[in-house]
Amino acid sequence: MQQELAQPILFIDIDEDGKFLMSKKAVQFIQAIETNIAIISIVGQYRTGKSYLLNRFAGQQTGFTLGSSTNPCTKGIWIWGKRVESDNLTILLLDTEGLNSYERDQNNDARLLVLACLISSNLLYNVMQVIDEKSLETLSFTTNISKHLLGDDEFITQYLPSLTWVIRDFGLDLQGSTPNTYLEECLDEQQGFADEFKQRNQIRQAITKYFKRRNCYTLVRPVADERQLRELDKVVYSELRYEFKIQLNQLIQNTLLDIQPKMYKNTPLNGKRLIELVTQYVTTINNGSVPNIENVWDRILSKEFNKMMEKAKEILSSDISLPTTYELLFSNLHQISTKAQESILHYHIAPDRQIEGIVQLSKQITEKSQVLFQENYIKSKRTNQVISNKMYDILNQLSEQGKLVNVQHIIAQVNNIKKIYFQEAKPPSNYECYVQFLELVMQIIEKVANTMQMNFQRKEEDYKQEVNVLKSQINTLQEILKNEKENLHRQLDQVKTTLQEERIMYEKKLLELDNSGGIEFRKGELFENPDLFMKKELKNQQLQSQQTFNLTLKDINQKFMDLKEKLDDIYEARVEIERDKIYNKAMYDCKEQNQAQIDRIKLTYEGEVKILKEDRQRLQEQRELLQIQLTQKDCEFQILKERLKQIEKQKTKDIEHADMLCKISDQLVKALKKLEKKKL
Ligand SMILES: Nc1nc2c(ncn2[C@@H]2O[C@H](COP(=O)(O)OP(=O)(O)OP(=O)(O)O)[C@@H](O)[C@H]2O)c(=O)[nH]1
Ligand SMILES: [Mg+2]
Repeated sequence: MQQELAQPILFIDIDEDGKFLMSKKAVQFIQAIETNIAIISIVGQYRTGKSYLLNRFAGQQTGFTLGSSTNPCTKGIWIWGKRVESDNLTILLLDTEGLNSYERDQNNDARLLVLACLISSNLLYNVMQVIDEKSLETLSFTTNISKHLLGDDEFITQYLPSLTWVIRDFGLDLQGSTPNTYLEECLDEQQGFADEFKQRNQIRQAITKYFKRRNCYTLVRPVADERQLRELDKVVYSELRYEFKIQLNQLIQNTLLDIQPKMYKNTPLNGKRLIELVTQYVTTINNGSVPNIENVWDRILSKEFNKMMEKAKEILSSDISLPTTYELLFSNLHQISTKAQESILHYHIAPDRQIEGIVQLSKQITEKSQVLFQENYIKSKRTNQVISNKMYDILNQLSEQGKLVNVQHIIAQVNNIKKIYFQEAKPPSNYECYVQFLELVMQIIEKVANTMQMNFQRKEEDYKQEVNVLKSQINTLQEILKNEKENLHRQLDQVKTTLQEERIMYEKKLLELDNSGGIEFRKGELFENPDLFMKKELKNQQLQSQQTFNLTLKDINQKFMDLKEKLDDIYEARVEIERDKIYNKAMYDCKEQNQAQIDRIKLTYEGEVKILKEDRQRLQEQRELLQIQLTQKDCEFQILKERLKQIEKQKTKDIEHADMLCKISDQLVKALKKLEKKKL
């Protein structure tokens, strides 16, 4: 209860046309009660001390207004609250307008009685002095209850309250009998054949049929003084008659001890449900129709059930950040499922509705988990594809910029990218996406390899051409050299021939001179030493030829040197081609290794996925099993709780019974002793 009520408040007003009007203040107050509710109502003839008795139930001298005149005082229905924390129970006291008043018709009384019966756990039926035919007749609405309430008889009987007959100003001598026996005697079938008896018996049968739980209490006059009697609210408790106080306490204590939350179909009434129930009832009867309380209650419960399920669904749809690992996803899902189940188990509704809710929730959990697992996979794949695309773009850019120059470089880049990828990638599709990414990387590597191979081929061609040009140049030079050599030999031969001819000519001339006596002329150097002269001449000639030859030889040597340099260049180029060929081969080897690695990862991933799927399946089955067990245990727990309550109730009753028997036996013993004394 949000706040205790200092004073009773009007709950239902009845206007001149007999229409019921609910008070806003009371509705607000009742709706705020979240605990179970038990209602003690008092009904009965007007001006019979009902309001006074209920004030005593509230432990107060005043509260519900009393009237001292003969006019009816309480109008409509009034409530007052009393909270009993320990049992999660709020007890409401309900004071009603007096019945059989000249201001209202019988139909109005019946409606009021039906409403009080519907919502009460305990109905105090207040009568004066005796249980007479009139007081029985007042409950005659029960003989034709279907006029006021539609529904199965069994349902109606089950939900009618316990009936406590309170006889005020009771002065009869029960002659050792108890009030309960007195009540049962009054409800016994009347013997007689007249119609009057038939009708009387019908009323009695209806009362015993509908009010299975009933008992009776008697209260003597609270005070002897007539004046005080008219203004009892002014008489302090201590001044009340001792016997009245004893009886009053017994009535109050037993009633409060016995009080149970009002239940419909195993579901306790709380503030909101009570208001729903009364609203439906009031609306229907104001429209001139007869309420079907079972339908009304089913509607309320369905509404509540939907609310309970909505709450559970809301918990179930709590955000789980995706993508994530299977383990985390499973643990988060387990956490929200448990919360949702707890919200159902803690909901104040009948256990069978809770079980139904848990079963529905289980289905929702299964569907949710399927959706989540799929969504997680899709989101993870999307994220990983974005990362791998980024990585691919980097690699592709490097490749297009020609920065992937050799195999080592490519491997280094791929390893770097792999490291970044696994730092950023999200499970569960990280391995799968990596395999796909590697396939793309292989395309880049292939492209790079092709470009490198083409470059090598182009370079090889170029070198080959260059070698051919150099070869032809060498041939030409060799040819030139050969020709030069031949020329020199020819020239030498010519010089030789010329010298030979000159010698012959000079010899001839010498001979002629010898013959013509030109001795003086021979006295010259030539004549003095012609051989020496000739030798000198020849040596000069030889020296000149040697110089020419040397120059030519130097020239040839120079050309040889140039050729040699070119040959060296060609050789180096060939060496480079060979080296590139080796790199090329290594790159292909690496490509094959990568392919093998991809295959291996694929194999491992497929294995892992299979194991994870099997794990998920197993966990799913375990969870379902646990849920079923939980549901069963909860049912068993509820049943045991119910049985425990019944046993405790029975125990209390047995104790009371035993106490009563002890008292009776004590009284009997005393009476016997008195008798014995008298006899003596
Ligand atoms: N004789 C007698 N009078 C009582 C008793 N209790 C209360 N009264 C007096 O009866 C009168 C009516 O008391 P209420 O408590 O207002 O009676 P009620 O049944 O609530 O009356 P309505 O609201 O008009 O139906 C008052 O003058 C009380 O002092 C009782 O046990 N015996
Ligand atoms: Mg009253």
